[in-house]
Amino acid sequence: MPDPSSRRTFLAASAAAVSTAAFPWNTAAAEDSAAELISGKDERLIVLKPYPAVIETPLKLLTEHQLTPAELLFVRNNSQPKDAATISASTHRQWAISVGGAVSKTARIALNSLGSLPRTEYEMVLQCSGNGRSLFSFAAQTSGTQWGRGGMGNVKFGGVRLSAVLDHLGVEVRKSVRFVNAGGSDEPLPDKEDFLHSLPVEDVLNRSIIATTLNGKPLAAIHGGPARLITPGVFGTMQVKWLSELVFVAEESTNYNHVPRYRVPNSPIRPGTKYDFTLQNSAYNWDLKVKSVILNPNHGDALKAGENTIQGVAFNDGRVSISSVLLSFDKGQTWTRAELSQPESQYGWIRFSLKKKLSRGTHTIWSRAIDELGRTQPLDGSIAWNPRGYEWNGVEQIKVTVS
Ligand SMILES: Nc1nc2c(c(=O)[nH]1)N[C@H]1C(S)=C(S)[C@@H](COP(=O)(O)O)O[C@H]1N2
Ligand SMILES: [Mo]
Repeated sequence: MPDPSSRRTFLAASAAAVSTAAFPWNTAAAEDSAAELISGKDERLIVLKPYPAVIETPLKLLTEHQLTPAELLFVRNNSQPKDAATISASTHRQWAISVGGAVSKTARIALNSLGSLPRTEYEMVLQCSGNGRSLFSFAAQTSGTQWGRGGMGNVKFGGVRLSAVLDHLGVEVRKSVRFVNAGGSDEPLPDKEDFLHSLPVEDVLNRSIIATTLNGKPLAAIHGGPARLITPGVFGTMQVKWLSELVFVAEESTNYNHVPRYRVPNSPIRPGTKYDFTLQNSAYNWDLKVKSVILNPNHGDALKAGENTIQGVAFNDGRVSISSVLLSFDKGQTWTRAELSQPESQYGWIRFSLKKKLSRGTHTIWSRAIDELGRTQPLDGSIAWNPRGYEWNGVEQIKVTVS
């Protein structure tokens, strides 16, 4: 494990210096706790960057709830609206989303006109595609905030299906359309392009909702309230917060946030290789990869000899269920099946646990999830190394000492 603390302080200090000038209302300081930066957040969260906020959740806190409370949920902002620094509901009352591009007519989706439409709720994993980035950096340095493993949570988003909203408004999507460009109302950092992604239109029309609730409460402002485009089973970057614009298009956007950011090479490259990302030679972060994460104990923990319980979570893109999670205490020579919780939902995570007698000394603990399509985690996660460190899903490997 790299020790991220010194790097963290450095990143935090430089981020604060840059952003104060860019956003006059920002008073974030490098040493502020999550609770000071975002009203309602738990002070135990790890601040990777104060502004725009990048905050991860200590893994042990994730063991306490099947549904991650807003107080504990990680935050990742590329930019940040000035009134969004709270887990309370957004105060915007007249929110509308513009709809345009290759459609039969342009339209405005007024949030408060959606009351008559049926609501859909998804319990689902929300995970930043940069989660676990620091683990890639063992093989070769990756650029971007060096996330540990806690850039993820399991939450319930509620809202109305985008396809139902379009039907309701009489908007037809033309046959030529392959993508939807989704943007939020957040203003870009100076010299940066506005945050925007192209989402594949078929998945969006099948699954996506305009979400207005999080865990049954009005959607927290920091998590995109009042409206967020939510597609279960896909990486966090595609879950566009403060949704204000949807443009239906034939071709994928070349916005900087869509290429070269948030993409992985089409085929494996040697760690450390430079890569000139284009729409053709790379893929946008989309389907979540099968993954297990050990939540307790954590890497570096000191345990007592005797029976210990290993606890964690596993998930995939929701296409099929997780069939097993295997644990190894001898670096992969032998594996033991962990006990799994009953799945609560197609897109949510399941919990695993295993009781294990540990003797004095140093122990490695590995975990590996396998799903019903046989998809699993590579033994060496760096096989998927990419310059920006996205989509880490290597076999989980931690070390603990027992006395
Ligand atoms: N409008 C907007 N949406 C956004 C972002 C952003 O900066 N602006 N960040 C994205 C990224 S990279 C992630 S991982 C998730 C994080 O969601 P959260 O902050 O609710 O945990 O939001 C995504 N949606
Ligand atoms: Mo992200």
